[in-house]
Amino acid sequence: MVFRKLPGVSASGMGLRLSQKFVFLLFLSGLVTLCFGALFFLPDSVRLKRIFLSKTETQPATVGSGSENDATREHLKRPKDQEPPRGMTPAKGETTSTKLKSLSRNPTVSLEATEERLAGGKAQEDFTLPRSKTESKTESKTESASEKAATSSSNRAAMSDTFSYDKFKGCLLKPPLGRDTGRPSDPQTNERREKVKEMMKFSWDNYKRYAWGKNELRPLTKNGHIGNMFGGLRGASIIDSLDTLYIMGLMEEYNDAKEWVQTSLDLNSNGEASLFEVNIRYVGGLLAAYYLTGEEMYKSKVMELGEKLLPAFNTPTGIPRGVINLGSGTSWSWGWASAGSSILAEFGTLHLEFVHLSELSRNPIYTEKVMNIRKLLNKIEKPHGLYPNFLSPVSGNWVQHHVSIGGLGDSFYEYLIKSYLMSDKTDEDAKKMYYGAMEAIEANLVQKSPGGLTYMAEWRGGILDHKMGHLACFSGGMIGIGADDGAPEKRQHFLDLAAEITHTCHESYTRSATKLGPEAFRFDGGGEATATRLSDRYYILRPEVIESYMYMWRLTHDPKYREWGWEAVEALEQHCRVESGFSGIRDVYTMTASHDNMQQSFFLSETLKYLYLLFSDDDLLPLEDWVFNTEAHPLPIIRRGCMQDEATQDKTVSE
Ligand code: DMJ
Repeated sequence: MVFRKLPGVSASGMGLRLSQKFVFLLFLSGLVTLCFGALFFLPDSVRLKRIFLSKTETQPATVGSGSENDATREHLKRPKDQEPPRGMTPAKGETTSTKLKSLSRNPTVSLEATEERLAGGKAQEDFTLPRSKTESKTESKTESASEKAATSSSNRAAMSDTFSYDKFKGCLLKPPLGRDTGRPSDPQTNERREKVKEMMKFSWDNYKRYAWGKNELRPLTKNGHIGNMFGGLRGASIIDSLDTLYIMGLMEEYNDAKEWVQTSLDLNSNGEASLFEVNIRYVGGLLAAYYLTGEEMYKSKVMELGEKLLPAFNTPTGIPRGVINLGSGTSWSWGWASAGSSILAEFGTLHLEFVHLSELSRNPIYTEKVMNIRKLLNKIEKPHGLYPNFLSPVSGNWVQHHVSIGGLGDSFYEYLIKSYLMSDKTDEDAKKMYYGAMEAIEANLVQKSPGGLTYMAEWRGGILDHKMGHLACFSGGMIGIGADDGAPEKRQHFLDLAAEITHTCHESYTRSATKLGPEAFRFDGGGEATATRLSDRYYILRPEVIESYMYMWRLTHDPKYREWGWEAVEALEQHCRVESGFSGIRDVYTMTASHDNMQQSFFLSETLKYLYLLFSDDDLLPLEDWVFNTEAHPLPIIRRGCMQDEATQDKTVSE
């Protein structure tokens, strides 16, 4: 528009005097300052705030030198094959090129945020950037009428059939805690088991003393860590410890934990959470606590939490996004995930918990949500039969072809075989998908090193990366528990493969100075089963190698697995135990410890639980009745026939 100069009107076109202009300008600048200042008072989830104010966390006190910074830089590099294939539509508001820019320039990733993502585990191994701002609410399909009806409480109240804990107990084949709490008759094994129990008590006592109610303990600085993985939920270490304390018979500690859940676990948080992490730790932890103890309080808490996760599935395909605001239900894809994609190991690691949420609530919606994921994955074309790690929740297509049995892919495969086992071997689709995936993995990823070590390489659009992550070491146990239900001619083969992988992972421990394994080890560049990059040398109290020892012990009773477990106990004691808890270390290849000042909650939930089970009799949480979720929370096998049988109504298993 052009302003013409009219007679009698000043150049400003407004007819204002100088003093009036000054007052007007003053008023205007005051208004702008006020609006900007108001941004600081908006809740974290408000989009405007995210746009105008970058989220820089305050850096906590850290101890030791910066191997994690090296790790960060390494993780910020984007592998070539993460370009979305041609013709792939990026999620709304995102383009690959802008994302690439932010990948190389983003200066706001704090050390603390990075530590969390590094710890976050299987699903979050490789990348360290903030999430994409593509909000699902704006583009998602709205909840269907039937879904609304299914979730409404009146609908649930109208369902006559309710879950009976007594009936469930009656359907177990064995008492959960065994004849004598799994106490081994051999004195040396019992002594080792007691040692693990002492480690748990030590970890717990220090958490309680210095970090009570926070998510994790920082054992060097003796304070708590909250982080931003759980959307404002607190007490991750408490929820993750409930079942471990219970099976170890640490009852005073268990009762403190239970009381905290009852009185202080606040589910009305309004922060942004990883759907995957909340599911495996909180939902899994509360479900396991309920099934082990029958305390109704756990059941109502987990149902309340489960409902809060449902909006994450409101996308055009029903594939959930990675991040959800627990208060508003808005969800996002991770900023580091190619073109707004969802991650295989995240949306593929919900099945066990969600089926149990339906089981307890008698509301089919949770099962429907995960079955929909299953259906899509079953239908979609798979390159060489493999499942790539990134999938668009909008188009339902793969976003790029990176395949890994370690980070970003891992627990998807784990949940296929465990879904089959948890369904009392009735979930034929899960079985078919698991053995199909195994065939493709064997044909494309399984490798033998010149030195004779079997390992799982990663696959980047057809090119092999001869690297195996610590996270991938869970696969020894997984292949082991899946051996029995494979084709008869492949059973022994699967068991042998499981043993070989577990052996390789043990080698990654024995080839280090500390006898603890690095985050990732390679089979190129001259070495075998050793980290060749500085950024891969850390150990953050992860469980996967010990997890495989535990399963292989149960499956074979080969004493070497208990010996290997004991080696790990000694190494943990020597290198990770500090005055006030256990801490990860930054370099497994040096004896001069540099601690990362973090006692991860999965150390209490998984590492120590698997060690304890390794030194216990097999009747403590017998595999005939229980499957462990990916955070080692035991969930019972669902025996539909038995649960519907009137005769089992009042039958309970005596312990
Ligand atoms: C745990 O939270 C779970 O095992 C998850 O599946 C992967 N990462 C950590 C342990 O390393």
